[in-house]
Amino acid sequence: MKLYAAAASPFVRKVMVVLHETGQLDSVEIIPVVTSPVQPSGAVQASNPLAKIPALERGDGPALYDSRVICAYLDQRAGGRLYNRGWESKILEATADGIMDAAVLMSYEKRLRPQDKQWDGWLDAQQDKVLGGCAALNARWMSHLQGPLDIGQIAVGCALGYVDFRHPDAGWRNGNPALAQWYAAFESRPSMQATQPRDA
Ligand code: 99T
Repeated sequence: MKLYAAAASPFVRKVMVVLHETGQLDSVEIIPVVTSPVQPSGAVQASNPLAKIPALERGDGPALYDSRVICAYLDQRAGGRLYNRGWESKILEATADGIMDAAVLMSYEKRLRPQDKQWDGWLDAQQDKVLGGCAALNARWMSHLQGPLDIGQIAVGCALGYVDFRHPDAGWRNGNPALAQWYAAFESRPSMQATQPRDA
């Protein structure tokens, strides 16, 4: 299988952590790519018409895309351990993916949009989603986060890691001490240490 990837992407990181945690790293060739909304990669677009990463080419069917689909596929291939905590796993993954979406939109606004067209109100609104998501995790999801490893935990770990990487001043730890404490322990897992975000 071939995974179109970039080390800065939290969505790619989810897939990489799943590969580590399920012992499937040797099954996938990582193809590093550069893609953005304004300069889409042709190679990625050939696998994913939306030109987004991650995208996974496999020999036995159409390419898979969207990190949720890829993670569910890889988990099933490994015996299905990461999605077996019911709807809670999926809601938690969706919450974390929403934090990633908002944080990536903030990154694109700051890095891709010409400075004279940037809109602080829109940036603030995306940051409100990041912080609102973190507050909900701290208030409602701590017992799930502290339970057996699942895709929800992996997604939350990757979302928080990305916020620290691109938006270190967002202040998500303020008012969320339980979440901050959980993350400090979770990010020390070998799968998280091996996949820390970086620019190419
Ligand atoms: O939007 C684009 O055209 C290109 N963007 C991407 O490919 C980003 C890379 S994060 N990926 C996604 O938005 C995937 C979202 C999808 N729902 C999923 O796979 O779950 C790059 C972040 C950075 O460089 O800072």
